[in-house]
Amino acid sequence: MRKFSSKVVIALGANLNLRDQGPKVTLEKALDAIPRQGVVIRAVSRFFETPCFPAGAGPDYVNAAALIEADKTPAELLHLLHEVEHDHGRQRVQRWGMRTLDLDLVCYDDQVLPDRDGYERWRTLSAEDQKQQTPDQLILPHPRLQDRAFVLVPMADIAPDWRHPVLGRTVSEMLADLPADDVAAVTPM
Ligand code: PH2
Ligand code: MG
Ligand code: MG
Repeated sequence: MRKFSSKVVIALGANLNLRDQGPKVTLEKALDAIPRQGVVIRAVSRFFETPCFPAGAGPDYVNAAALIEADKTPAELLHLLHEVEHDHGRQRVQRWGMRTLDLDLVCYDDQVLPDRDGYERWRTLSAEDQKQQTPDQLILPHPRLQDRAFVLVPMADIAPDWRHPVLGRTVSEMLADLPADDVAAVTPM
């Protein structure tokens, strides 16, 4: 029997309506759809309204995070998340483009994927290269999580003590490192 994971976090985001359904309802429906095939949701953060990154690239987002347990590998989980995205109107058009639903696997316990070197290559990518390049494999932890208030603020609701396996810092500590303005702009709905 496969061991159940303990700290697995999914970041949820949306900034486009799905037909006449707003982003918040889409996130709620996605949370209803995730518990299947051995995936259990342990906790859900508050929902937040967050300014679009990059600024001006589209409408504000609704963001949230969920703590889950699963008897699935990271790749299996990612596949399930892609299915749920697809079921909620997601079309993959443009890097950082607007979307009806985005489900990102943010961390899987203390796993580092594809390996330390591969992870570090993505984490240290220049801002310019970040816009141009999309990884074709799963990178864990999410290479930008430490930079983004719209990920860390929801995550602090459900997993404040998760420690980044490479940076050595907890969610609370990484959040305290962000510019106060970025954090303040993430507002509970
Ligand atoms: N996701 C992106 C790009 N920009 N901005 C906010 N505020 N929230 C997001 O979830 C988000 C974003 C790519 O996945
Ligand atoms: Mg994303
Ligand atoms: Mg995504």
